[in-house]
Formats: sequence, structure tokens, C-alpha cells
Amino acid sequence: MLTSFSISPCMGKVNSLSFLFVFSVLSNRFVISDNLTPRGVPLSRAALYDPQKDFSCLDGSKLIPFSMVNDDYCDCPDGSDEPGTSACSRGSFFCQNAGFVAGYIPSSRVNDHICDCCDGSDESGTVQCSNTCDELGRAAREEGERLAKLLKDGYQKRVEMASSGKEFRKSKDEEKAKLEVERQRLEIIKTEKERIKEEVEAPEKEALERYRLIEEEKQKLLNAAEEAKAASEAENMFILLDSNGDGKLTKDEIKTRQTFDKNKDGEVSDDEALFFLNMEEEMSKEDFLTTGWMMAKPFFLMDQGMFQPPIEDQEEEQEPSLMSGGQPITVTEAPLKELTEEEIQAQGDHVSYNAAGEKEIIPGVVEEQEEEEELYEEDGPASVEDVKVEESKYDEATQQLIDAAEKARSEFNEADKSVRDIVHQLEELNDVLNLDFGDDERFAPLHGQCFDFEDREYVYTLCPFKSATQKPRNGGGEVNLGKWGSWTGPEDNKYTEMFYDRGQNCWNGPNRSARVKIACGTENRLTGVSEPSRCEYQYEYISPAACSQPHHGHDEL
Ligand code: MAN
Repeated sequence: MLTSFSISPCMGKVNSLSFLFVFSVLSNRFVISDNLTPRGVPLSRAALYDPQKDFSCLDGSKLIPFSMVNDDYCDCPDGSDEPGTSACSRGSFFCQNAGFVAGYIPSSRVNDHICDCCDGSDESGTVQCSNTCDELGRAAREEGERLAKLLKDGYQKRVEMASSGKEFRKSKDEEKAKLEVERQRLEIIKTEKERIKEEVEAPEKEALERYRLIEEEKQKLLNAAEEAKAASEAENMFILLDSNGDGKLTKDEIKTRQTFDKNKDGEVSDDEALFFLNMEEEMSKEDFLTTGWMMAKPFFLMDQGMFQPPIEDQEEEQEPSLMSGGQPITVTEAPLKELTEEEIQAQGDHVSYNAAGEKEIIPGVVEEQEEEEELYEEDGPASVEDVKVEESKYDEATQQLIDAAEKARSEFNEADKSVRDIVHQLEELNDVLNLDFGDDERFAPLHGQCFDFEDREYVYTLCPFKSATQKPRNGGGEVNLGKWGSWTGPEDNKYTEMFYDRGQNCWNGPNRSARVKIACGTENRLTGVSEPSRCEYQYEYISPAACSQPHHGHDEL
């Protein structure tokens, strides 16, 4: 503290003048205080500068006469002999700055015609420095008071947030306990429903198995009938084509059938006939039944319009079925004496009469195709799905078993879904309970809230413990900047920074991420967002939860 110097009114004129001289010499080297502390030295170190003794450089390197202290010549290597001049490059000058904050400035700034200390003590030459310490002190005190109030109010709110945070956790814990009880209740119901389901499914299964066996038998019979029909169809055809009834098919016999005119040029050539005879001159009945009919059948089907021929052949395709050179194949061309009309019909073939009153046989290939399709649809083992589609095919008792099983299944499914729903709810609840809301739960009230900050281009959003996003103001989709990761503040203050990572991939760069710096404030607010490095964002957020407890008597200034 600077002490003002007063001149005694009883001093004589001479005395006064000589005193002024001494004073002017001394005042350049000393701060006039109770014990004449040298200029540039704080009171706390005055003892090191005793005018009655030689001066020992503070680094202990030299002992010099005290008259060499502040003589504007640097003697000590550490500059300690010139605390009040600019002679030593390594020296420093102490500003008392009464009313503001005391402190050191480098010696080079002493007497450099620029006022550095607010009390102006660094300039003892021509420059007149005004003392601004009181003014600065007042402003600093006001700022200090503002900060102290912010800290006090913020801390008060932090206490409230912590209290709601604890409430929040408590209510979630209670909710979890209730859900656990409910889950157990639903599990019991599910187990019971499963037991009932299995109980009623057993007789249903048995009944359906009986039906399945019957179906299987039916299917076997149908297949056998099909095979027999196919065999007799081939047999009939052979009889039809073997005009001379010698048990062999020859080229000439084939050539009389227009059906075998593959290229539709109006006649069946030798090559075309040979094709159907497996490139042999003749074909035995056995060969016809095993392979020949297989080759010939498609041409009969074509004649019947079963296959659509190429466009240019369409006119000819519209000819009547089973034509031979424009003439229908008639029974007179093949000895079918041994087959009666009934027998033919039984085989699925058709008998009709042409305009000339001649009998025609039209093989039952079309019907066969349709039947095959029907059979295919009916194929497969009896299952519950089949049961649903064709409920009417069961007798009343079986149907009752099926209905009971259906009901039990549906009740079980319902119970199972209730259990799954509650397990899901519990998982979500556990996710919340596992969050670190701060040692006193003070950040918990932020859970479920979202905060926005808009700059010229984007609206940034922070949903604490969930996500950070960015949405362009001029339209366009929301960009995920990161999902909640962890607290990343320094070890001794970890709840001052949040980290959100695993954001949307940045083209040619990292996945986006955001750091949220949290400072003390009296409200919860997002105050700024920047992108210091591409796709790495920094959010500035204020919250009472970041206010630490004010120290008592917080008035350092
Ligand atoms: C978008 C925004 C920007 C980001 C670029 C990277 O424009 O997400 O913040 O820098 O993509 O390509």
C-alpha cells in the first residue's frame, strides 16, 4: 500500500529545500514508505533491500554496496539490483496498484513512456500517468460481484436440478420395480397359456395326423390312377398310329399323320417321320410307350391348342385338333376294336363324331393337365394352415379340437407378446438408469429435453444423453452429428464436457462427432456451435448443473 508523504509545517525553509533535494534523489530509487522500500519492490520483500547493509543479489551471486541498487546500472545477473529501473533485461518491476490488483511487469517496460501499472508507478520520468486503479478496481469488483451472483444463483439452481435428478432416478427405480413384478405376473400367465396350448394341441395333432394319412392314401390312389391313365393314353395312341396293327410304327404310318408335320409345310417328310422314330426305320410298341409317346405328345397338344405356336403358324394352329392332313384322326384309321366307348371315356379320353359321322378319339390330355394342376395344389402334408383354408373338410369333433387349439394358440401368442413388450420396456428403462447423470444426478433433468442453436446456415440441436444433430436452414435432411457417448471432461472435472460420436459419415473424412463444453449458467441453454475441424463440432452449452459451490467470502478483488 502506497503511503502518502507529508511535510512537517514546522520545517525551516533551508531544511525544506535540502529535504526536497534528498527526496528527489531518493524518490527515483525508493518508494517513500515507512521503511523506504526501494522502487519496484513489494513491501513483502523490503527486508531483502536494507539500506544499512550491502545488497546481496537475490540469486546469491554477488554482494554489492547498497548504493548500487536502482542506480540504473545492472550489476546482478538476475537483475535483482535494479527492481525500479529498466537497466536489467531479466528484472521485473512491482506495481503496487492500490485499489486494483498488484503485480509485476518486465523491467523493460519501466520508464518507456507507456503507462503499464494502473497507479502509473512504472513511469517516473516525463510521462504523467493518471491513476486508474480505483476505476479498474470498481469495474473488476462489479464483474466479480456479477460472477459471484451468477455462481450463487447457478449453484442454487444446480441444487434444485440435483434434487429433481434424484427424484427422477427414484421414480425410474420404482417404475422398474413395478415392471419387474408385472413381468413376473405376465411370465406366469404365459407359462400357463403355453401349458394349455400344448394340452389342446396334442389331440388336435392326433386328429390332423389321421386326416393326413387319409389324404396320403387318397393321393396315392390318385397317382396310381394318373399313371394308369397315362399308360393307357400311350397305348391307345400306339394302336391309333399303328394302322396295320403289326405292333410296330413305321415311317409310312407316321407320314400319314399331319400332326407330325413339324415345319407345317403341308407334308410329313422322311426326316420328320424319322425324328419321331428316334432316327430308326421303325419303332416297337415298347419303345413308343417309353420314349416315342413322350416325343409325340407335345405335337398332339399343339394341335389341341395347348401350346401357342409362333405367330406365323397361328392360322394353321387354329385348325381342328388331332388333324391328319386336314382330316381329323378317326377311329377308322386305327383298330380300336378292343376298347369300348365307356372304356375310352374312363381313361379320360373323349369320343366325338365328325361331320361324316365317323368316330373320333380325342386323348384326355387337356383334362390331365388340369387335374395335374389341381393335384399339385392339393399336394403336401396336412398342416394347420391347410386346416384354416379348408375348415369344412373336418368332422365336427376334429373341428372342435382345431378351434380349441386355435384359441389356445392365440391366447398364448397374446401372453407372449405382453411379456416381450414388458421386457422391451424394462430394457429401455435400464438404458436410462445406466446413464451417468453426474455424481449428484444433477444432469438428469436434461434427459428427454432438446436444445436448439441457429447460425446462418444450420439449426443445431442437442438432446442430452441422446444425440447431436444439424439441419440446414434452407431445407435438406437432418444430419446426425453423433450419438451419446460419454463424459470427457478432465479427470478432476469430468462433468464439463460431453462427447457424442458415431455420427453420419463425413465424405472423405471421419464419422461426425460433437463435443459439448458445459459452463456454469443460470439456465440450460445452447449458446453456440462451431466446427473447428471438418465434421468435428463443438457445442457451447450453459447449465446450472455446471456451477460449482461458491467459496464463502468470494471477494478477492
Ligand atoms: C455438410 C455439413 C458440414 C460438413 C460438410 C462436410 O455440409 O455437415 O458441417 O462440414 O457436410 O462435407
